[in-house]
Amino acid sequence: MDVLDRALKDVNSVSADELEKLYDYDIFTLGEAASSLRVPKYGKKVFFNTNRHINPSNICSDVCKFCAFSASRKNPNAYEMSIDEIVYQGVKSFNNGALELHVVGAHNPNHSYEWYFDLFSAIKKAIPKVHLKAMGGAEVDFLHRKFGVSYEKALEDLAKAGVDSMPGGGAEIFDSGIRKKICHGKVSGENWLKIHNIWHKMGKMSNATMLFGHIESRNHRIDHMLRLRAIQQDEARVEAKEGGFNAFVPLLYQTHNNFLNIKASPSGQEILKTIAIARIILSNIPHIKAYWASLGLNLALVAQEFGADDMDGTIEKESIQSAAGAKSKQGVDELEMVAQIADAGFIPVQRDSLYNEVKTYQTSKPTFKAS
Ligand code: V47
Repeated sequence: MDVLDRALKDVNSVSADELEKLYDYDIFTLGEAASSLRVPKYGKKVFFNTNRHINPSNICSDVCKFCAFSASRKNPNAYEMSIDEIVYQGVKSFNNGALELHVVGAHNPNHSYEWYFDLFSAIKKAIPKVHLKAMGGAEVDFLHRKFGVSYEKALEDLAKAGVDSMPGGGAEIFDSGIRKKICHGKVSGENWLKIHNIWHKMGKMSNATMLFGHIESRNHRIDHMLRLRAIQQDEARVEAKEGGFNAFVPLLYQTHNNFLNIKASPSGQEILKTIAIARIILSNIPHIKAYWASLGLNLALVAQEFGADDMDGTIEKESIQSAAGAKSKQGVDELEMVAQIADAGFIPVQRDSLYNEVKTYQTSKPTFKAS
C-alpha cells in the first residue's frame, strides 16, 4: 500500500518522514483524498459564521518577527481600547447579527490581571447570548509570566468571567528552533499545547492555528500537525463539544511590514497541498478552516475542494493579517459571503461558534454577478 492509502486508513501507522512524502503527490490526487474525508461528513456544505474581531490593543511586550500588528516596533500607531469602547463595539455588532466576538489582543504590559476579567464580565453582562471566543494560548501564557498565576487558575478565571472558547492563535510553528527565530520569548510550543490541553480537560473547545509560508520547512508543518493530533481529546468528547479542538486554521504568512524579510509566498499548489494534508493528518479534528482573511476569498473557496469545510466569518474589522499586507481590512458582508460560496458550487451554511448549524442557504444557482 502506498503512503497516501496508509495515511487515509490509519495516520498513526505512518511515520512523520513518510507523511512529508504526501507533498510528492500531485494536488488533484491529494484533493481527491482530502475530499474523501470531507464529503461524507459535510457533502457540499461550506460553513461560515457572523462574527466580529476586536483587538483591544496593539501594545505588545513580545517581539514576534512576523507581526505587523504590534506597535512595539514598526507600527507607529499604538492604541488601547477602553472596556466601555470594547463593550460598545461588541453590542453594536451583536445588534447587527454577530453571534460571536473574537477578542484577541497584543500582550499589553499596561493591563492588570483584573482588567481581562472585568472586560469579559462586562461583555457578558451587556450581551449574555454572544459567544465569547477570546484569549489564545500565547495570551494565557503572558498572564502566567506577568502575574505569576498558574495556567489552571488563569483558565478557570477566564471561564468564570464568561469566555466560552479559545481561538487558535499563537501556535505559529511548534518546533523550538523555528520559534527561536520567529518569536523568541513568547510561549513555547510545548506550553501552548499544555494550555489548550488543560482547557480541553475543563470541557471546553478551542481552535489551533499554524502560521506557514515563512522560514519553516514541510517537515515542521507535519510535526506541528502531529503534535495537535496527539493531544486531541477522544472523538466522543469532541463530537459532544465537551472539550477538544473544533478547527484547525492554517494561516498563510503575510509578507509586509514585519521583520522576517521574506519576499516570496508559497505557490497556490503548496498552500492547497498543505490544506489537503492537514485534512488527512488531522482526521480527529472535525473542521479545517480556510481562513479567507489570510488566503483571500478566492483561494479559500478553492480550498473547499481540498479538504477545508469552513471560511471563518464576516469579521467586520480585520487588523492582524491586513497590517501585514492582506486585503481583508473591512471584513466581508454576510450576503457576499453567501453569494461567493454558492457561486463556487457549495451550499452556504451559517454556523455558530461550536459549528451548530444556524441557517442553510438553499441557492441552486450561482448568485454572483460580475458588474
Ligand atoms: O497567532 C501574525 C498570525 C494570529 C501574521 O481561532 C500572522 O478561529 C499571517 O489566531 N501573516 C492571530 N499571520 C489570528 C488568529 C486567528 C485568526 C482567525 C481565526 C482564528 C480562530 C484565529 O495571526 C497569530 C499569528 O500567527 N499572524 N502576523 C502575518 N504576518
